[in-house]
Amino acid sequence: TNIARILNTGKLAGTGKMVILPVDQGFEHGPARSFAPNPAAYDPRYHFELAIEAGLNAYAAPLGMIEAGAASFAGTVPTILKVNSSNSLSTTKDQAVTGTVADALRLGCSAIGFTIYPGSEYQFEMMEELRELAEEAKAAGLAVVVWSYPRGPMLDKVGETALDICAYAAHMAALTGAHIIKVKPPTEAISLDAAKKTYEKYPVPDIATLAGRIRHVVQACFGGRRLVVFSGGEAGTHDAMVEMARGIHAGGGNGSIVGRNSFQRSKPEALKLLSAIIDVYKSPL
Ligand code: FBP
Repeated sequence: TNIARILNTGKLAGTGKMVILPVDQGFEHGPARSFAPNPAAYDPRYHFELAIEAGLNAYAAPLGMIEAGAASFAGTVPTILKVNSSNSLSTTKDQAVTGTVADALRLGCSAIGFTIYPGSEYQFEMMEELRELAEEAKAAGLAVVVWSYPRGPMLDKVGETALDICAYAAHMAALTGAHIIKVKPPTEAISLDAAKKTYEKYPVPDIATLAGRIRHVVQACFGGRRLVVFSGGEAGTHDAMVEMARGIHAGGGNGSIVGRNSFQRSKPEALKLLSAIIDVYKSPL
């Protein structure tokens, strides 16, 4: 199946772990904020090459980026077509549908990728759009990858990555039928008033460590029966990124999905970092 194709590609093939390159930041944050630090990354072909050279499991991007590389790179690395997109010119916490299952099939993709914003005013529409696209994708044999990013009126910056909210968002992504769930690494905060008593009564073991928090989020995804990967975030140091991967691995997470921290570095620096992250996931616990 296409999930197996993703899991059996690259340097982590057969380990059940994944490192994925996501490049939708041109939509999300704009071209200069995304690519000015390493102008070679303005060229969509750069990202296919980076994913292949680094031995990654998959490359995820919106329609235009995948189309621009399709002629040269089709079949060389599993691709995830990001079928909805937001942008920084909008004040609404919503995304537009910018790709279809037919596009994914035409371009030989292994999966569709879809973002939901649990907590947003538009969350139910987003979940309904996902339901339709996921049904169609699964009928065509494609895997479904869900970015579950809580945001909206009930959540401040702390709340968006709080442990209870992250676990809740990951669980909802599992409930939508996602094969691979993508969330941000959780912090120690518990944000939802309704959840605080529960967490006091049933404290999360090792909540002070990233590994402890990752374990809680993975458990929230059907007791560890779904693939859960964690995103990289804004530029961090090489050592901080490797340390984060160690926490994800130790907590039973299935891998990292690292965008800006890959393509905003020079190619040699990015390859060095991705190789170090891959080594973390290869190492025995
Ligand atoms: P990064 O590794 O660059 O953080 O990418 C992960 C990602 O999920 C991208 O796919 C997406 O563009 C971005 O983060 C969205 O982040 P935010 O919604 O916080 O701006």
